[in-house]
Amino acid sequence: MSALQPAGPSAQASAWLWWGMFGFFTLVLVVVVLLWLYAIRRDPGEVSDRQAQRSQNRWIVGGGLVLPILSITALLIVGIALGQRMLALPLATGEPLQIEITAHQWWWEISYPGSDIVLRDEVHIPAGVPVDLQLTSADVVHSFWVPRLGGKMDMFPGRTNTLRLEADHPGIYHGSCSEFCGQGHAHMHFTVEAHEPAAFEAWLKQRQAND
Ligand SMILES: [Cu+2]
Repeated sequence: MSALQPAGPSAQASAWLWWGMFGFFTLVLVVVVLLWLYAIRRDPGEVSDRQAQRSQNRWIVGGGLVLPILSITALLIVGIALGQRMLALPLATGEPLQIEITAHQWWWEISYPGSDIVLRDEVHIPAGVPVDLQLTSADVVHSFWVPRLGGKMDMFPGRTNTLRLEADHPGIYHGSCSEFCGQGHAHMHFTVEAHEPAAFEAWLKQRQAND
């Protein structure tokens, strides 16, 4: 369940952002520590009050205004670009598969519009294609999270949020509720099983025949 082992485009974007921020903040930490070491070791020498004041102002403007504004702007530009990849924007290839998921205390109800299939705590999707999950809640606020496939999405009663996920390869991905929702929250797990598209169609047909 590590978001740093992405298995789909949305999770890949989150992982890039994570590593980018980790690298950037490590650089900031190293620079601050080096400046701090320099400050305690340097020989103050002879400086006039005016020189001291000027140097102080330079540090306040440079380190206190220019540097944070540049850093935050850079992170914002990268963050917005990566965030766009996670949105359920219209696709050139047509409408993605829709799956409805309703959170309950403390389980997940999964249904496939246009069929009678209703599942509990297991989501089946085709691999290699985007899927739109329509997320809502029957009681309190929950949050849907499959770390290897994408970011979290809150689930509210009376409201439907769309989360677009895609699994690069067939496999089983674990998910859990990521918003405290009462006594059973810690056990509110589910799995997402990605099948080869043909195997998914077969699974869908077979389930429908069984129901
Ligand atoms: Cu919960």
